Amino acid sequence: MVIKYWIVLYLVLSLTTGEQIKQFRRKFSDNIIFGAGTSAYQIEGAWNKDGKTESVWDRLSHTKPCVIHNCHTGDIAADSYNNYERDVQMMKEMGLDFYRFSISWSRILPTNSPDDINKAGVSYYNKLINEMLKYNITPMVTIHHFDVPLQLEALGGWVNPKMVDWFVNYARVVYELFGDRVKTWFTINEPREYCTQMSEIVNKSGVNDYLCARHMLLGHAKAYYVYQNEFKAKYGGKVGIVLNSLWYEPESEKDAEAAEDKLQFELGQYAHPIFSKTGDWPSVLKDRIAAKSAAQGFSESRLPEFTPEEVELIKGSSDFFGLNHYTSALVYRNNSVKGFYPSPSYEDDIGVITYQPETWEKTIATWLKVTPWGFYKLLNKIREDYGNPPLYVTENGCPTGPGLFDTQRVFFYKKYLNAMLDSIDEGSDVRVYTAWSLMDNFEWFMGYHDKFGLYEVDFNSPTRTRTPRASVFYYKKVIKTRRV
Ligand code: PNW
Repeated sequence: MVIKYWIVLYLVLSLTTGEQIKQFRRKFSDNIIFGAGTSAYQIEGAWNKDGKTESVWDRLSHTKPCVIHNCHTGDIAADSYNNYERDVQMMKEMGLDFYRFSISWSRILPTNSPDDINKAGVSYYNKLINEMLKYNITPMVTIHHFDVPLQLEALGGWVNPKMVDWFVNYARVVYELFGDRVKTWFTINEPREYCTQMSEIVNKSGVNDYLCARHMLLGHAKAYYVYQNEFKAKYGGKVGIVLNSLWYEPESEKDAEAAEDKLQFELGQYAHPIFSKTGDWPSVLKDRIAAKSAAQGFSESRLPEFTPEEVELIKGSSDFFGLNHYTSALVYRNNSVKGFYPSPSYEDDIGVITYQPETWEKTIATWLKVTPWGFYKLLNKIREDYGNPPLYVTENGCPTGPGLFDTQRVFFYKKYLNAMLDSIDEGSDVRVYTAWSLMDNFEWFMGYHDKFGLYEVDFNSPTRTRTPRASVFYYKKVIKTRRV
């Protein structure tokens, strides 16, 4: 009797604290959809099969001495080229609303001519898409996710202005091939990551990275209008870009401007031209790079200009704001970043130092600390700066080491989804949430060391066996109940 009384009292008390009530009632509205993502080079394997030619990542992963952790390559990866049925089965097991994957450019156009389409490549993506549609899983497709065809890179890749048309021709081919079934298109994944971080590919210098940015923005915008003009009436789909950004928190009050500058160089460089009312580069980029260039003795700014026509073309060229987000960093001003970074360089132009305090929750990836509050602030900032665009979270996730009991990942999703709900409560128009990643995959320079998968992949088994981690059961429940 007494025990019963205590149990009832405990339940009443625990349910009536404000926080508990909030948690209890928290529910995603029915128009938010949940999925998971991957990209071609990270999972497909079959790097030289059935007519596919090399991409920069095939070449980079075969370079000696190795530039990738433990000399790992994506030659076989998760072998999704042969495992697509199992991949779709996993989507079904979790009850995903959609799956975001990317198309390998050099698998579809091995000679880079839009007239020379590789039938075997087309057949792979057709099989994958059709298998998904059987189970009502919506395909969302990234046209270009880091894997530039090697031949095009040899001609300068995204630093060459001709890349704009090469990309647009490729985009038209995939709209034509798959547009009857694919209604959500992401033109380019994380342009800034490619232009400034993948320095082994784009020789970064405070010159090439800005040329790369300019051409990616133009390539994206032109591919957007190819869809509007040639496919929209027939297929009625949506096209947008995927940008990535950390949240930058000022180290102290006096660093507010430094943190804002950092965010403008990182996110604003691409978001401002597309999503702001005025278009064009953010003014802080124009001002800082012009001043630095003059001081360095250049006769003009290293930041290339857009013509007024180009500003108009790029402005508004996205049906939604695609955002990849993982972590945050603290920022302070340091105008002479010498010793840290070369000059000229992108980092030198920004003139700030960023770091993550030791006290923040660590993960296996050195760059990724668990900071859900930063996700909340970033979503709010996008809502405020860009007129509350429809927001698609196109990547969010947590890396772990091997093993199926990934409690850190479960709590990561729980915390970040709560942070997302906080921002939605304040008016953010979030419509899509994508967990990164459906399965373990080739994590770029970290090879197979950092594991982002909901499903574990056994890279030692010939069939690349997939096994659900604990987070699969958590995510499945979130999708089913629409509650965190
Ligand atoms: C993204 N950072 O890259 C990519 O789109 C994925 O292909 C990748 O697997 C995933 O995130 C996890 O890394 C990023 O340093 C790489 O902030 C690095 C950062 C962000 C995104």
